[in-house]
Amino acid sequence: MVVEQSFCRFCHAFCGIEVTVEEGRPVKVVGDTANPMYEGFSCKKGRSLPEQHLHPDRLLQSMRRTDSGFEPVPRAHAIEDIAARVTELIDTHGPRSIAMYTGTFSFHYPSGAEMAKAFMKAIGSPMRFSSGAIDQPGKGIARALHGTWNGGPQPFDEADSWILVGANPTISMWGGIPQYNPAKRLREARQRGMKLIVIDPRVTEAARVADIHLQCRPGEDPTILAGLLRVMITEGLVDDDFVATHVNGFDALAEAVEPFTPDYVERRAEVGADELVAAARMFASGRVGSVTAGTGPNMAPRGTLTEYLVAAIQTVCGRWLREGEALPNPYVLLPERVARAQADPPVPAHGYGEQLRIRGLGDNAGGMPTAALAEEILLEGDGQVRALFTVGGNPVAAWPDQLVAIEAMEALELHTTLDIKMSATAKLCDYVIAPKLSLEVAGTTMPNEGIWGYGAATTGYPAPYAQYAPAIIEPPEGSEVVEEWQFFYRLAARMGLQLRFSGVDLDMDLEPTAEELLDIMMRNSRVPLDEVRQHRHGAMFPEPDARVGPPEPNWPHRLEVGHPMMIDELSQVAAEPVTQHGGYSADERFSHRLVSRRLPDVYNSSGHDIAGLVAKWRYNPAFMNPKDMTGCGFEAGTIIEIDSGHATILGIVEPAEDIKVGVISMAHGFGDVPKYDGDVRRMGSNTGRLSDVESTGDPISGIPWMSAIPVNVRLSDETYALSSMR
Ligand SMILES: Nc1nc2c(c(=O)[nH]1)N[C@H]1C(S)=C(S)[C@@H](COP(=O)(O)OP(=O)(O)OC[C@H]3O[C@@H](n4cnc5c(=O)[nH]c(N)nc54)[C@H](O)[C@@H]3O)O[C@H]1N2
Ligand SMILES: Nc1nc2c(c(=O)[nH]1)N[C@H]1C(S)=C(S)[C@@H](COP(=O)(O)OP(=O)(O)OC[C@H]3O[C@@H](n4cnc5c(=O)[nH]c(N)nc54)[C@H](O)[C@@H]3O)O[C@H]1N2
Ligand code: SF4
Ligand SMILES: [Mo]
Repeated sequence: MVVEQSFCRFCHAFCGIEVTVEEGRPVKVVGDTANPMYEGFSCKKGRSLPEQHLHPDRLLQSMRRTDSGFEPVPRAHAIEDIAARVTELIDTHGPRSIAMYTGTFSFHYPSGAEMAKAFMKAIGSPMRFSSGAIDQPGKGIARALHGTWNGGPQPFDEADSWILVGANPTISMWGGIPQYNPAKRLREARQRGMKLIVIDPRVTEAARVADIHLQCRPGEDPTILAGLLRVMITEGLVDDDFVATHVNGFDALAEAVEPFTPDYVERRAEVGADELVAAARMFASGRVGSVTAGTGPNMAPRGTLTEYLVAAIQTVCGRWLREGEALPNPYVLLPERVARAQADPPVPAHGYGEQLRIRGLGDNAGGMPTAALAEEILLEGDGQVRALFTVGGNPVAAWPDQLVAIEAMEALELHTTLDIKMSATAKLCDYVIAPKLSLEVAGTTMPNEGIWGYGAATTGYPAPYAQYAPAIIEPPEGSEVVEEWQFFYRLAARMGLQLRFSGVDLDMDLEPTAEELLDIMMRNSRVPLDEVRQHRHGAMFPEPDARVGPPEPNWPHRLEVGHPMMIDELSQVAAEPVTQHGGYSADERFSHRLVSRRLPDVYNSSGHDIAGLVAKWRYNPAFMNPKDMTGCGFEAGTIIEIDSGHATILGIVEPAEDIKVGVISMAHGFGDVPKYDGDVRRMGSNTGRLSDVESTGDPISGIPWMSAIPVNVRLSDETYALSSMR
């Protein structure tokens, strides 16, 4: 028995862990108390890594679809066939007929993502899509329109005031506050006296400890944020010096938020006028702090505008690091971050790069529009996508407008996925390549440095921390599994392609090692990777002199808070009629709004097959306020139909006092193709099916309404109820 240090890659938080290994098998995982960033924190998902690695359904062999079902295929045969078919498609239809979708688990295995990118570049296809574009694409677009403060956001550790807009970091471990043992950080911040404001239709774990919780109507975030800005501006709470020196468009912004009086916001978004004013004063009268919006408001209508207003609040309050202030993280495994007290100007947000044939969408600052990829696969004619590679993603479970996604999966001439199990998507693929799992793969925490600046405020490590973990176990005996990068390297070699990986031409006759690839990717790191390799518990690599430098002489650029496109959209919001259901959809046909959320013990569509993680629910409950349930005639466990007018799914009602009346809160990533709908008690149902990419898609990012979706609810007919009792 040995105990090895590593870091968990079940989710993107990368907690430092200790793994007990017996006879080459992982038997126990606990948080590593000697890890200086996480200090022993771990969650149930991480502690079930042994079950995940040894799961009976884990793919240990690659699979090929045949007329009579799937059969194991030697990997070399799979690669040979895929190489031949991709080559033929390129010869006949051009490189654009080949697309790549890198999902969640590309973050965890950066060599895989980098090699997949190198492969696409080598074949000359620009059709690279990722889950980021159906997550919070408005963040990148808003940043492009607003510009970026080069000095970076202020540190959470010193914050006196903080706003979370539809983000729940202590459960999601994703942004809003530094997501590395976030519950402890939040507790400490509260003890220090930091004021917390939460804007969320649910009394989230964060809202429970907030000073002010604006339990809003979903989808009204632009209204609320504009309302906050109006109070800050009219009461003179903005940072005039910062605005005068570094900001353009302030007058346009001030004028655009004028209609959003506290009374108007109350009527429209159902947050008390007095509370709104108090929240604006609480935040703006502080000195250090940030605002972050999470997936909820980003997936609701007008996600880009929401992100833009978040950035505008940061900027008019001057919540950015100034010259001479300490730089919390000058990076460790990335090249040293040199920061200046100056604005990086706005850049084009769209209208460049590869264009799709769908709704005028194309490449943009939120990434290629994944929400339109299914239609791009289905639309015949020149440029049609005919083959897809999916890497650590699950389109059938995760893409909005599920029925269109499924149709697209079925239409593909060749679909290869790299997945650890026969996911809902894998079952529709031609090939499923079996990958290694995290404890079998060397890795570093570099990806969590790389997300710095994702959104207006804090993401990424708040201190110069890094960890390297070697592969600590071998894959199970008799398995034939590869790292994702190996698959793409071998495919390229087979196709006679030359790959350029992270700026370095690879020798295509001699396969690199995993460690060599890490060395390449981190060759310009501030701290040599070899030094980080010495610290098996992870370590801090401080640079006491790292400070925000002065602006370059005569630096002409400024941040932009009055971008015409955003000001125009805000005026459209102000012009909307306010109805019983708020303003963004005057449609009174719908009684409820369905909002997104995360469940603590599963991760998107992962973990649903691990008994300890689904002991409470094997499905995604439709959480509703008990008062609302009574009004609708529902009881706990009732199977209901949730109808968005575009599609209908089943839900199992679960009473929850923390949900606002008129709101249904449900996690995504559950369910399968429609023929399994009746198994709702066993596998839940797919909320993505309710989204309508065609009529609610954002004009730039293409992301449709995936939260705050107008829906009707009713008792389901008996057949469904009965079939699910089995
Ligand atoms: N309605 C609705 N839709 C949503 C969301 C929502 O809130 N509401 N959220 C959106 C968001 S934020 C995101 S990021 C996307 C996620 O979109 P995806 O990334 O496409 O979906 P996941 O369910 O995370 O799929 C991960 C897949 O990777 C596999 N996997 C697990 N571990 C490994 C591994 O070690 N290696 C490899 N190769 N594969 C592995 C899993 O089995 C699973 O099939 O979904 C989006 N969709
Ligand atoms: N345990 C677990 N952790 C995860 C995941 C998981 O599935 N499980 N998924 C991972 C992924 S891919 C991501 S991107 C991150 C996301 O991380 P977060 O963005 O923090 O996601 P959530 O926890 O869903 O929090 C979103 C919140 O938005 C609220 N909300 C919904 N609609 C609206 C709205 O219209 N307005 C407002 N103001 N609020 C709204 C919801 O009630 C919810 O509390 O989490 C990651 N971490
Ligand atoms: S929060 Fe849980 S799943 Fe995520 S890295 Fe940490 S232990 Fe793993
Ligand atoms: Mo995500």
